Amino acid sequence: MKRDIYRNKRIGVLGLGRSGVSACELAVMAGAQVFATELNPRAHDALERLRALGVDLELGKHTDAICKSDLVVISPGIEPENRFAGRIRSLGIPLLSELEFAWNLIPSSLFIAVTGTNGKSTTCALIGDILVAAGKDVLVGGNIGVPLSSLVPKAGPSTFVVSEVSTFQLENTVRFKPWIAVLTNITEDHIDRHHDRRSYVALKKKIFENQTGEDFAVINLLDPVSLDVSTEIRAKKYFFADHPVPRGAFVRDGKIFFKNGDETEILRTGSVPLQAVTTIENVLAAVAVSVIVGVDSSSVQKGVQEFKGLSHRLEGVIVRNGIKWVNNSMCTNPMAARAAILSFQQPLVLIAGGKDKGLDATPLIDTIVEAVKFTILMGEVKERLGESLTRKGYSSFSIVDSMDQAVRVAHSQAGSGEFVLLSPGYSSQDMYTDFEERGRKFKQAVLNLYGLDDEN
Ligand code: UMA
Repeated sequence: MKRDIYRNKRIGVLGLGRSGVSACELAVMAGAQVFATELNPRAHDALERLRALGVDLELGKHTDAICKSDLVVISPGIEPENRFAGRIRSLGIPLLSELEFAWNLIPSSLFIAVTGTNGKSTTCALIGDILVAAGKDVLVGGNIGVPLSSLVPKAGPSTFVVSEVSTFQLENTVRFKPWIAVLTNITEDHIDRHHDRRSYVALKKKIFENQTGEDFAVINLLDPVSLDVSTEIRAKKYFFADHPVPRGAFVRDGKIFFKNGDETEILRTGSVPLQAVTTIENVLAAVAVSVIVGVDSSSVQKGVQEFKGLSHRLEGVIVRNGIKWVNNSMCTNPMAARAAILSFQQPLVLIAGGKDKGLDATPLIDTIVEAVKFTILMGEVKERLGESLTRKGYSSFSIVDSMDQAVRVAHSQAGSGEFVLLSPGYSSQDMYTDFEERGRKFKQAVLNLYGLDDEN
């Protein structure tokens, strides 16, 4: 671990989801006295583990006990307006994002952070795979599902840490300063939490805020909002696009090049497993990062070509009777749903809907009307989406109450050679803990339909 900054400090942890539990464990390891509070009274194994480590736990309520802390680590899922977080702030107690708390303890300066509305998980995982292919010591985590705090004990001074970073995690950062920061794109997301587009964009921009001329920023030249954000960046700027860029990764004549003064050919676009990487932009961002850190072309090729993709991101589930079932549960906004639908050439039956985040549904509605053979609507927004589709003259849809029902209806509508795609375009918390649970339920429902279990 990097420094002794938390030794003998009283550290409070607000919320005991995955981030909170890992933050407690890390704080104990860093020599702090730890107090954690969680509204959900449900006991689970991790809590027993924390008790055994000497963490003082408060479950089912928040009281002022945490206000004796020198510092409080806040979980990303807790909103800025949270009354209790407000109380802690009003007492002048520093409230720090789990991201920055963990980042402070990483012994390596080789920290690569990836943010953006869409494509950040895939880009992050792909960078990780390329670095592994190049023989580097690498850890991948953050918003992708593995709390950064849990990676810190495994990191040494020469470990590359690749972290997906969300706006929720950037809310309570102060000094967070990645060596390389990647912005995949900015459309809109989480407007229910950040209130408006401006605040959302401002939070994304925070990833670059503390960078200096020694650091790197990797930006999507095809995205006007990202470009606008990048005007005030102090880090060295690299770009990626499907056409030549002043500096960075780009496509020309079916090949990906990297330019920094000279141009180097890296790989042929034809060798990119598009189903796994979702879009070529994710590959370009990962190529730019990899070349910046000194990876040679053959390792980049190996990492890209062998990339298997992520669970819940255009993940093939099974092919039965010519029907191809695809799980894209990680798709939690309408723009991501649009991109996913348009990536299929064959007729498509779509399962969509979930919890509303205050986003404009037009990209999803228009794409359904334009390109989807039959749509199954579920979740909090199902009725509203149905009304919007009817207004557009689209009637090939059903409204359902459960994933099992969605899968049964999809099966009755799909023909041989066609796809059934779960690509909700909305977050999952209306019916599930998170998108991973939603994706698992979908896969299970599909296997049940064919009388199979998980082992098949
Ligand atoms: N809680 C309280 N008091 C409150 C409110 C909440 O105690 O007043 C508790 C909740 O009961 C819960 C905890 O605080 O136990 C909050 O947990 P959390 O929601 O922060 O969830 P974690 O399990 O820690 O998961 C988080 C990220 N979740 C969110 O940002 C909502 C995960 O991203 C991330 O993978 C994980 O940390 C590891 O870094 C998920 C996500 O949906 C995938 N992210 C959003 C996205 O990608 O769009 C940003």
